[in-house]
Amino acid sequence: MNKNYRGNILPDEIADKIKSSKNIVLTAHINPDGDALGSLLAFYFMINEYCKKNNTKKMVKIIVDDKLPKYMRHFKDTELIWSYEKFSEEFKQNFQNDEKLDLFISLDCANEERYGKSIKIKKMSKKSINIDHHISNTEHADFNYVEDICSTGELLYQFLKIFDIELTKKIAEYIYLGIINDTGNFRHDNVTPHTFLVCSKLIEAGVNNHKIANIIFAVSEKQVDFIGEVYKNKKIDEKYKFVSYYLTQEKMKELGIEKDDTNSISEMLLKIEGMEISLFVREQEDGLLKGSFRANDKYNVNKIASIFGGGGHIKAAGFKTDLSFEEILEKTYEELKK
Ligand SMILES: [Mn+2]
Repeated sequence: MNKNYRGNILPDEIADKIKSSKNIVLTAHINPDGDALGSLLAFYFMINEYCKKNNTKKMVKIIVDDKLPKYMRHFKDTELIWSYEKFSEEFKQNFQNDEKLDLFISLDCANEERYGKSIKIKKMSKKSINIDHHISNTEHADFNYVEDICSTGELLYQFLKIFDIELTKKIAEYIYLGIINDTGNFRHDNVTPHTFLVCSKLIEAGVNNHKIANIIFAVSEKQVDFIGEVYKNKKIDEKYKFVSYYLTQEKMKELGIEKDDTNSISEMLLKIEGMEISLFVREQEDGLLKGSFRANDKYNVNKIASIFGGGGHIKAAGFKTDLSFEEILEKTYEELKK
């Protein structure tokens, strides 16, 4: 038994529940990243392979209640990912009033708030399963499997054996997408011997690591301008080795950037030599502020983000709040001083 695991269900029991379900919805968190989307597609094709091999049919739908990152246009299977609206239309047409879905599975999703409208699908389902790798996971489903591992993608790898299916190139590509997204292309300290073991199998199955990394880490010209702005106007606190940047809606309009262009800014800030902790805060259209912390060895940002009702991992965590940027800084400093 893996010591990094918590929950109330084991992978082979998850597979049994999938095998006995006729219709299944897979979802992941809003503001979906490469791990959320890669995991959804990898798991979808695993279930697909299982059905093919065992000559059985299931209805499996992938629902994400948010816009997808632009780079996903490079993966043609992205058309399999439906909006909540498209799904509920289809559901109304094919299901009776009180009829329920057999199984709802969320991947890479730490808490219920991160489902977006997909939370309604959970309520329309007989059973729910939560498969995730965030240490802040609230065990929000009927059945929970949370493993402290670099990515949900890496976590899903074990299901190949459980379903007794081949690792196809497609499945390998999507697991790889999840892994490089969440390890920052193997830079973060969540990389383990197992990560490389899995990746060696993925490359063996035909993954072009160069191509996938170029797709998800490419930066647009506008992003480059924005990165210049961030590096120029970041605030550094030498005492705590704390670097921060606050992005307002006004500035976003001025630079002509979208939220998609602001990914991994906190990671970028932490690259500044000597920094121990970084914070990137972005004002959303609804006025709420979205924050993202990264840290090296000194601080636990999962704990700091939890003050604002967020969480994630020890070295990478996020939150959403109605506090002002000044109030966020104030509360952060209270933690840094401890
Ligand atoms: Mn993840």
